[in-house]
Parts: sequence; structure tokens; C-alpha cells
Amino acid sequence: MELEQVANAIKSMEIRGAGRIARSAAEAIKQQALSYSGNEVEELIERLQEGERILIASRPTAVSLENAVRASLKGIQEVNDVREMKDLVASNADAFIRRSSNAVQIIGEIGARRIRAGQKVMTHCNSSAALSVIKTAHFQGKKIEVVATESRPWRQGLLTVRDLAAANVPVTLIVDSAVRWAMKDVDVVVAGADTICSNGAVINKIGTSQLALAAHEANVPFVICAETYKFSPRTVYGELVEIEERDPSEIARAEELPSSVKIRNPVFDATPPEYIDSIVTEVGVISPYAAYEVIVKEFGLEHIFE
Ligand code: RI2
Repeated sequence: MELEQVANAIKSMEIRGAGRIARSAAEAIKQQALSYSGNEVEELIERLQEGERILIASRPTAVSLENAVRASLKGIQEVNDVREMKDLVASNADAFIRRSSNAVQIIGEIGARRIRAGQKVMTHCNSSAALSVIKTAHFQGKKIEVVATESRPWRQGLLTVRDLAAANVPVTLIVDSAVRWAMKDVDVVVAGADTICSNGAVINKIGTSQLALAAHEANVPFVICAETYKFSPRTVYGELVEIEERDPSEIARAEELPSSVKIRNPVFDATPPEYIDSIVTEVGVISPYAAYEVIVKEFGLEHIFE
């Protein structure tokens, strides 16, 4: 796929999930470098920077996308040769993709230790990191059960229940509004993240904060599973995370409603750190309040303030 096609597939949700869009973006920027047939370093840099802008604009909320592209382009300003620059971008992108896939597996292993035999686990939307934890616990023979939310309007919960059913995990699908009703029998909530802010707030699929509130009320641990490239350096210097709002037609067709009715379709929400017990990353289980340290360690202060 050409870079613009990848960006369009991300925009239209054909490619979705914070980790998957990040890996697709890294691969797209690599192909953008490798397919350059000219001999001008400046021209190649411009082409890569244009690609970076297009990819990042395709979905505004998940920082994983921006972090993936930035990791792939790391060091290009120090290279003065087209061949070398192509090799650098290709090896950066490959390393990012490898690291990202390994991280999901490691998160599965670490997170599964927090799930005990016979527990009922609730999850929201469709997160590969959260599913990695759930499936690892299941394959360890812990005989867990899962309650998965539908996750309107895109109904990614259907992907989750199909995936779990294929792995023989006992799973029940509920509508999003049944979360508080279902929470009374749940032992732990496990969800993914699109972006983690320096203050420990987690941005994830709309409705996540409602699960967190219901879990808090019922004294149920609320665990986030996220690779370290989902932490946002920009939030350290005060930038707020833009919450994507998608087309109203995803909620209802125009002909179903009087034209005076306004529809809002926010895709993500923010869960404050006080409702989050822990964040499982590939570098270990952390408190949400340790987010700043993860950001500084992962990205370095120069990167943050550059
Ligand atoms: P992984 C998804 O966003 C969901 O919000 C999910 O929780 C998050 O990405 C993380 O997914 P969307 O692309 O990276 O469905 O864990 O809007 O797969």
C-alpha cells in the first residue's frame, strides 16, 4: 500500500487499534523512504516529513501513531546520503514493529500474573494488549470467564468476543449500558489505551471511564494494558490530547431523526489516574502516577522539549 492509502485505511478504521495503526504507520514510512528514486537528501527528507504529516493527521488521538513515525525517522537529520537514510528509516521502522509486537506478548505474560484462577474479567472495545493478558491467563489454565462490552458505535466488542470464542475462552457480550449491572460479578477489569498522559490519565475508547467508575464503586481493580510507546511526551509540556469526534452517521442515519437533532460522536474519553489501579507495560507493572518517569525514560527530556 502507498502511504496515502495506509493513512486512508487508518482514517476509515479499516486499520484500527492503537498498536496496529502504529505498526502500519512505521511500515508505511519505511516504504515511503525505500520507494524514493531520486538522489537528493533534502528532497527525501521533505518527502518523509510530508508522509509524517499525512499519517499523523489520519487519527488525532492515539499518540502511538506519532511515536511510531518519530521512532522510524529518528536520526535522519544527521545523515547526508540517500542510501544511508533509506537504510536508517528501514531499520528504525523494523525495530519499532518488532519491539511493538514483542511488547504485546510480554504484557500478556506480566498481566496474566495479576489474574487468578476462576476470575471473571471485564474488557472494553478491542485491545490486543488487553486480549494478550486475557488469553495468556486462559492458556495457563486459569479457567477465567470474560464479559465484553459491545463498544458502540463501531461494535469492536464483536471482534473481541469472536477472538475469545475462537480461543475457547468462555465469553459473554453485553451492551455498553449494562456495565454497572454486570460489575457486581466481575473480579477485575482489563482494558487497553490509545494514549497515556504524563499525569497518569488514560485515553481509551469512549466508555472506558464509565467502566472505571463502576469498577471503583464496586471495589474491582481496574487495570490498563499499554505498550510504552502509548505514553505521550507532548503531555509533559502541557499539551492536551485531542479527542477525535467522528461522523454523526456512525451513530444514526440522517433520515432516522428530525434535522434539528444534533449528534455528538466522541471516540475516546479520559480516565483519571485515581480510578486506575495499575498499568501493565512491557517494562513492568506501574502506578499511573509513574507515567512521567516512563515518558522521560522512553523518550528523553531532549526529545520532549525539542
Ligand atoms: P491495542 C482502540 O482504538 C481501542 O480504544 C483500544 O482499547 C485501543 O485502540 C488499544 O488497542 P480504535 O482504533 O493497541 O478501535 O491494545 O479506535 O490493540
